[in-house]
Amino acid sequence: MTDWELPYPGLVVTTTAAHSGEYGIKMDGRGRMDYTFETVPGETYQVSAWLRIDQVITAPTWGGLRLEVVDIPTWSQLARSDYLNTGSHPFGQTVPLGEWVKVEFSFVAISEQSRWVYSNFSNGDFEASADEFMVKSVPGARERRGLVMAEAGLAEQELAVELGQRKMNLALAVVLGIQFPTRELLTIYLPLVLQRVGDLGRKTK
Ligand SMILES: [Ca+2]
Repeated sequence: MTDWELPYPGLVVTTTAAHSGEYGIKMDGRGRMDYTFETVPGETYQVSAWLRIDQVITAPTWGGLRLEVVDIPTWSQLARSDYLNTGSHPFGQTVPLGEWVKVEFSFVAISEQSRWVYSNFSNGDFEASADEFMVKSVPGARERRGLVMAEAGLAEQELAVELGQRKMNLALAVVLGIQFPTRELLTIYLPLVLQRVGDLGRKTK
């Protein structure tokens, strides 16, 4: 199953956090967002997202913003990004304040479910923006079973128009990184996405 989880407060969907389209995800201090997706054991997947540190509220002495992928049954970490921070410290990647940075890495699935987690993994507080979360199989493996997300086949606007009154929800779905490679997958995953986005909307009010 595919499921969004927002186990902690601190993340809201807003236009001021958009890297593309209308919306992005803003972190206010701390926050975490999980996303579980189906994988094929042995397959290699590419994970990417755009992150921007807008303000360092409390400078951390370790860690930073992090995107990681864990295996669901074992909870073992399969891969992670660097710890992004604006300061120089031994365990991270220094990024410029207020500028978008593309975070990208690959991992090999070891079971049929994997999860990525975007979080502030540090002892500091950041105001940060994030957008365009994506997981896709490596080139050549795109057609195989188990792929739940791929490069967007349709732009946010096109999807919104197609779905008429669900425009807002769909835009939020897209900003949350659900990018539909085919109409079939759109049909399968959209109800789940809309449900989760609805939950998100209630939690952030
Ligand atoms: Ca967006």
